[in-house]
Amino acid sequence: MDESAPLYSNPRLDRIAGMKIFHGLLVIALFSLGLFVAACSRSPEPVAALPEQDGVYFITPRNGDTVTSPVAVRFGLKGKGVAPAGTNLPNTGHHHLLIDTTTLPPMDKPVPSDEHHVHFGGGQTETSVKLAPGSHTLQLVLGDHMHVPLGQPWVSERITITVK
Ligand SMILES: [Cu+2]
Repeated sequence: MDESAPLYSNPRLDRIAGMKIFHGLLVIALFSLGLFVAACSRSPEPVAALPEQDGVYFITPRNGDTVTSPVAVRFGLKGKGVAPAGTNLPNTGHHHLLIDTTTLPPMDKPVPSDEHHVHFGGGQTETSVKLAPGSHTLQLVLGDHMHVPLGQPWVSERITITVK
């Protein structure tokens, strides 16, 4: 078929074009259905609803959870993007996980780096933490490219979990 010919002057070609569009839509519909079925049959992990407010939060574990070690910790962030440390992009930061701290680090200095303050400077959004049995607290602090906390609302609540 000559694609440069005036297609829409010919009712027969109009019909063919219409069927092509119909077939295209059918393929998209079937493909979407396939994706939907695939998604449903995979028994996905529970997906936390996105919070209404911008900020940083735990997807897992949740406050009050009883878990086993190593603990799968997944970081949630709404309203900013994650960028690796050292990458100065607007509206981004990287995660810091505070483990068993009772106070926040200074908000105007780089987050300390020790066993209680773990940096995810690679831009990670999840980790696995080995914790002894008992009660532990976790808190997230989003820092800028120089590891300086971004302040509220980029500090999560401090959650308490129990490790069996
Ligand atoms: Cu950092």
